[in-house]
Amino acid sequence: MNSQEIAVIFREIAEILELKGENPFRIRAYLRAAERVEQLGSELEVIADKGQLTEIPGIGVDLASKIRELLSTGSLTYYQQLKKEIPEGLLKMLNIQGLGPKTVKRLYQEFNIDSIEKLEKYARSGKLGQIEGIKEKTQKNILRGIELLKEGSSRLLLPQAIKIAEDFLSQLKKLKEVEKIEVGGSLRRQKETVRDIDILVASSKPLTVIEKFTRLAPVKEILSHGETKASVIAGGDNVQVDLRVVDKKSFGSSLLYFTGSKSFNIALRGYVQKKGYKINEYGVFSVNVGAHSRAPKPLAGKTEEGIFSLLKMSYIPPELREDRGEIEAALKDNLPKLVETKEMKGDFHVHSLYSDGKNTIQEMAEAAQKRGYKYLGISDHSQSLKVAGGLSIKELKDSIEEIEKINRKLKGIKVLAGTEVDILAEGGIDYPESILKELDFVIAAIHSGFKQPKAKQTKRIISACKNKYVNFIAHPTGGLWGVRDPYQIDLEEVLKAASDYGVALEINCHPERYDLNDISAMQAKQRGVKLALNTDSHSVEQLQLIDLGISVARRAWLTSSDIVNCMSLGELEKWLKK
Ligand code: DGT
Ligand code: CA
Repeated sequence: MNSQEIAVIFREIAEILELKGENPFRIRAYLRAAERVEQLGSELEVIADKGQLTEIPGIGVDLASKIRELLSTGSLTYYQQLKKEIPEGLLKMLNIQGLGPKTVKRLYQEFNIDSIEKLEKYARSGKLGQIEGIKEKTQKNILRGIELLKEGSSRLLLPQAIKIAEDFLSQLKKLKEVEKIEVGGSLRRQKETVRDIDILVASSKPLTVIEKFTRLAPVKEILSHGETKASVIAGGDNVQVDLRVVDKKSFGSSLLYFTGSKSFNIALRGYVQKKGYKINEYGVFSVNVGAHSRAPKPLAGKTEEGIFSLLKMSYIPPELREDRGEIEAALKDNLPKLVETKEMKGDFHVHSLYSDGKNTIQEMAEAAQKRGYKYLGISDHSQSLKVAGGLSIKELKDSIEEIEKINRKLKGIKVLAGTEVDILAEGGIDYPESILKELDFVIAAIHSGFKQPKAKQTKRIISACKNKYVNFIAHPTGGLWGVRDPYQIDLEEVLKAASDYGVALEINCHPERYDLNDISAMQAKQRGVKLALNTDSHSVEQLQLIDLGISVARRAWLTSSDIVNCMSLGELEKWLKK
């Protein structure tokens, strides 16, 4: 068991203790221990081996023995017993946004509500709003929270889906019967969320492939299996995986069909018909041969490239296949040259130990250097954001000094001193100009007052854009998958201000965030606003999340010239001076 997993268990213990109404100090002790354990990472085991766990601040004899038990056995008796004392449904209810342990406990004790399903029924009948202390609005928020949870769990976030698909692909590729293999569907189009995983195989022995597929390790349940396709439920996420096996001759046309999207397929079919052809999973055919020829020979079908070339259009990358004008553009050879990970020269939204990150600035810089970056912006939280260790002015000055020192040592990469400064309730900025002007760049973001009315929220962001030191707006809509709706803003107004004042908007690469999404990023590009792909990294590992931002950017038709992090250091420094 690793330190991350131990931290998850400690946090869950704290939640159970809270539901049981136990001493707040004990609860805090588990929460703090979770923090510490997580920060230590792989070092935890080294410390445990040396018998020095109790030397970690906040870890006493009792917690130390629990860590040892978890490290050596992978489970914890105390935790198992504790879980038995509380209905499982109560813990699940805690995942509902806006519902705290106190209310969950009360709902259970006074009204016997012990599951999300019961709570939903209760709320829908309007009875929840009649309970003393629960407002009509709270009832509405709880219902929305339940909906969000359901939406979140019915679709998988892209990185989770990629992981499962890679597992299947690497195992299937080893089979000698598998001649060609690709994923299709929304996963191949790199959508932010995916309902199921579609895999396509070319083989002359479909039955064997299907048989072996259903016996692979991640398969938990077989939903159906026939001669050319099978559906299974797999992995810890219980995701559906569909496999189709086709002949090599029609692999390209099947891949094109099963990659979709549905609306792209329909649009393409329309165009194909106008040209006097017919297209389906088996290939592209001349309409004239049709009925009287028993087995018409396809004009193309083996590869997608062959089909596009027969249709006299350039190859349309899967990310663009959404019927948003890509067919017309491909016919005119006018598709954008979509941005690629290798074009990225840096990252701006990166946290360090100064606020709530898990690594030092130096460690982050070295990791960025390994990725081949030419610059790395450090942007810790600002003073008002106490929960995330926001920096006082003094601490911010210290970090600037530290960055200068690091820059004297490091070669080939420049660390830029920045901040992720809070946009205050009335639109002000959480640091005075005297310190902002010492920084290389400024990212402004909303971290409070998420529920303000649209007009006010929009005004807040626009006034941040007007600040002459602000270069970026981070997570411009604030939405979190399955947790929080985006806050209300008038994106058109924000885009206008961003364009007027030369501010770039962020595509946040964190898998749980979805702002900007592909559609709003595309809108930004059309309004001449630059985009920045920002990982919001809180540790060195998270720098690789950039790939997720790349997926959004590609789906938004972005090229390197739309993206700030594709600039050379020289171009960037000029742009930052706005
Ligand atoms: P998802 O699974 O909801 O994340 O999205 P997709 O796009 O993967 O959808 P899925 O798995 O239902 O189907 C995979 C592809 O198969 C889809 O993108 C296009 C194609 N397809 C499925 N049903 C139809 C259909 O009724 N008409 C057409 N033209 N294509 C379809
Ligand atoms: Ca799918």
